[in-house]
Amino acid sequence: MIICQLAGFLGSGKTTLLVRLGSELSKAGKKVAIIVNEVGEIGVDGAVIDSYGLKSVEITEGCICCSLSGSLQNTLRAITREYKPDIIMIEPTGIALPSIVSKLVRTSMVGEERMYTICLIDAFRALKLFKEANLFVSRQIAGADIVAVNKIDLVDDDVKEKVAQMIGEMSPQSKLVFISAKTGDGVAPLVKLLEEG
Ligand SMILES: Nc1nc2c(ncn2[C@@H]2O[C@H](COP(=O)(O)OP(=O)(O)OP(=O)(O)O)[C@@H](O)[C@H]2O)c(=O)[nH]1
Ligand SMILES: [Mg+2]
Repeated sequence: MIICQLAGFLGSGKTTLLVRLGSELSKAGKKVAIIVNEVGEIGVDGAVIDSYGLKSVEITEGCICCSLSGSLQNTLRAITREYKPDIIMIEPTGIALPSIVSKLVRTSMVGEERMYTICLIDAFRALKLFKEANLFVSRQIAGADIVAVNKIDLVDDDVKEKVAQMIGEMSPQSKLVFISAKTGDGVAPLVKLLEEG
């Protein structure tokens, strides 16, 4: 089993990518389960995901990296036991720290699964965000296996280069990919990674 965390700041495109990857993977015959965390009570994203026919569980009214860490662990165990998916994708809130979520996942599972953390960066807002919330963004992307610069349909090459350079400085060990979750551009390698493990 593969567990993939799709992290990233508010509005970076997590749900859009989740739906795209989930649909592609289920078309390829994989059984996909999705865990979405929303701080509010009304789970809008869960409803969107369900409309694509993907199995999803929502954890609401708190954050899975802090007050609801036990819920995340219980949900992971229950999904694994009852649904036996090939792939579980987790969308934390936009203000969660992926490294904390990864640690929780690792301590809840038996150890036979592979875990990937993909952190999304909104290319259109990245330079502004790096300026205004540099410390938080660098903590969010630090240690991600893959940093996916999303919404490349909205920016030119000059911005792409600047964003890539800054990410390289913040998390040099992360693999960098450029995608548009909306058009599907650049997403194929991520599908392949999750398909093959
Ligand atoms: N142009 C463009 N828009 C995108 C892309 N990916 C996502 N969006 C848009 O960006 C907005 C936010 O996308 P979501 O997928 O909801 O982002 P999110 O990270 O799940 O947001 P939260 O869960 O609220 O933090 C939506 O209006 C999407 O349609 C992209 O690649 N290009
Ligand atoms: Mg979302």
